[in-house]
Amino acid sequence: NCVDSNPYVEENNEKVNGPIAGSPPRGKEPGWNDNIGYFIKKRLSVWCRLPNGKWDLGKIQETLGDEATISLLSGTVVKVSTAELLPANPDILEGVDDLIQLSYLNEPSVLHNIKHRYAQDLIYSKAGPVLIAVNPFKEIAIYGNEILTSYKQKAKDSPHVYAIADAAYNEMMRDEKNQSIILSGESGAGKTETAKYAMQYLAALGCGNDNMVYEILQTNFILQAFGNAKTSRNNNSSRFSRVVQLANDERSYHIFYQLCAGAPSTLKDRLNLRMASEYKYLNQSECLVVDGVDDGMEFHKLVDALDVVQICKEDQEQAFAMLAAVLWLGNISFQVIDNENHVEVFTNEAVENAARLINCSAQDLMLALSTHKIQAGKDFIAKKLTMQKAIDRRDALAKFIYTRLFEWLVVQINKSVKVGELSTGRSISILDICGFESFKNNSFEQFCINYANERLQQHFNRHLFKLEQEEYEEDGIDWTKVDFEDNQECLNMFETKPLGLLSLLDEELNFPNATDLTFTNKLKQYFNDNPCFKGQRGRAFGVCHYAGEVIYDTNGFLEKNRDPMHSEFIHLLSSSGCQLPKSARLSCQFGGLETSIQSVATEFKSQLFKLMHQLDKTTPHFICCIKPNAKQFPGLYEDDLVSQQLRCCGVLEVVRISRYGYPTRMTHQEFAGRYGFLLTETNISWDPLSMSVAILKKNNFLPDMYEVGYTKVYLRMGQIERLEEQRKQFLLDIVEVQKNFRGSRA
Ligand code: AD9
Ligand code: MG
Repeated sequence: NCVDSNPYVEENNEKVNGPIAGSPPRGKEPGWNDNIGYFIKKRLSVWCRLPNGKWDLGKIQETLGDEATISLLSGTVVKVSTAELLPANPDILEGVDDLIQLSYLNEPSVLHNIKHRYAQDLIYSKAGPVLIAVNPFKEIAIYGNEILTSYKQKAKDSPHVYAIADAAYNEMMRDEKNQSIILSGESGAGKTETAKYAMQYLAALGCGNDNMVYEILQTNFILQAFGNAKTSRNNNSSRFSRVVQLANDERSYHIFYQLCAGAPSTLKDRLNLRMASEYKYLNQSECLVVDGVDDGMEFHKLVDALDVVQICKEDQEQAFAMLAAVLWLGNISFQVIDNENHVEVFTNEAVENAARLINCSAQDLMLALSTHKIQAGKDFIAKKLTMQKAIDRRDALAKFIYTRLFEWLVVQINKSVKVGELSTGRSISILDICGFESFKNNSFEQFCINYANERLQQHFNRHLFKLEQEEYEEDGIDWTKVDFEDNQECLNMFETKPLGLLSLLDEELNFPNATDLTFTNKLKQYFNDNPCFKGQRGRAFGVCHYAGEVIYDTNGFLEKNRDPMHSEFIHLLSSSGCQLPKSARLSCQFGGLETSIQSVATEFKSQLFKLMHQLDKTTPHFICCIKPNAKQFPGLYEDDLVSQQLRCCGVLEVVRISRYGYPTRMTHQEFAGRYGFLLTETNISWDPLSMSVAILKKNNFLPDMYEVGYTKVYLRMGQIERLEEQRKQFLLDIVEVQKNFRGSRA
């Protein structure tokens, strides 16, 4: 091993994790400039940042002041500043499983390691406790029953989503604590696919019943049909609102295209269904098909899945009728009837069909879409709406119906798969949300999605950086802080009351003359000095998110944030004998009324808080999904794109903390209780702290391998196993003695 006598490597992890004495590193990598001479002498490889910003491997020929002459692997010789050099790892460490094993922890080394593995289809790596998953954009043979079983039997332990699911399960059983598996990563990085494999593993582990596994996995198919859509970043993107408005090159939810392409002709007749291209909600984006996807075939798979989760044929048909109603609603148009821009519904087949499918009269539907009821004394009078208001009303009804339908579906699925909760009452939650997005044009949807990702990032930071380091400090152990990108400030900008982005947006709803522009101007006024805010021209503003800067166009923000529920709809749907499956109808009568008070952003925030609150009660397992290229191509690894994502999830810092940190920590009571009997001395005082110290001494723990805090014992990675081994041996010996004893008595 060529790094043998390098003084710099004294502080690397081999010494930290292995049973070798040496001064313990305290948080930070030592300076590297002092060691350049050693690298020249031993002709060791270095990373050299070229003027184009890319890192390349080479050897240092000589240095003169701050300038170094490097011969690159390609043979080219370049002169760069020594500031552009970083140590490379010895060949023996090429492609290690866990980045923690690298001798030199720096960005090019990490990037290279992951790339090296990716080229061999090793898409998973560990960064300490975090699993990194690089999207292969192709099928690789690392899933399925055989491999699943080898993880179950612990015959395999290389990094894998199965191993994470296995760890979550084991910790749930061992600690009797709820667990969560949290997936992060930008749109198209592979969160949903990875979540499915985690579910596959847990389903197989939890019930051992093939039918059950099949049923649980089929629910994915249904949820994806109704909840996913093609975007320009991901052909199967997890979405949450896009029934009425689409950007170019994007589609609405898969289910609409599946239904139009795959419904048998009798069903088509009953629903008056046409081809997708005939519906405005679908044809507006000029994107009706997805490469390699046959929507008609997918429809048949969907029906199979609905059968598997026992949604009866009658309910299925009602759900399809609601989808058709949404499509027909989109084709309803209006005509101006006076010079104040007031409108009436244009009578055509769209109104007739929508009304028939909703099961109300065309007259009632037309009234609900084009008039607004106001109270005059004891009576209500219908006032005509203007063009834009009527269009908004129509779109709101379409979204309303779709939302109820989706909620109903989730309830049905939950009913169907709920076969006796675990007897422990414990759970493992898998969290897969819409990934961070930055498009050319970003609207309210991206604003909400990115805010949610900001919150999730905070959860990640809290667990991996803040809580961990605070614990060390509070317990009085020697620890040099590892810095990390804290996104608290950006989060505050969203959430502060009353002057945060979300509160200000809600506030605008109270001003009758407010527009998207007045809202934007307010933001520019309030956040002028906020480093997370970037004022832009006109209706745009920028936010510096943890994952990069995003420019939002506020066009439509106010309308999208407004409560989309109108009492007229609730009245219309509940009195119509509408075809919505019964329980969905209930939720539009009751749930709908209650939630109608809140704005969309506030509702979103409160749901997010509930979610975080729930997550806070679990032991988290993090998976960072990485998108290696923007084209969704297999085999293409773009360094810049990957390193930007690795920076976002703080991979270097996570590795640094876990390498120098103490993954095992037990209170002195727990520690003494579990291992105290290994002590045979009688002349020690028996308080737990002294016992902990005595146990550590007795077992010859090296000073670098542990810390004793006021309340806990902290052990470095791999140390607790030694004690567990001794404990096991001790107990075996006792059994042996007892056997012999019984034997001799007999
Ligand atoms: V979004 O935030 O919902 O827009 P995700 O969920 O992060 O996004 P998704 O899981 O949908 O991305 O992955 C995108 C595509 O990458 C999938 O449709 C697959 O074609 C591809 N993918 C992702 N992970 C894997 C994998 N482990 N094996 C093979 C994969 N293909
Ligand atoms: Mg997804």
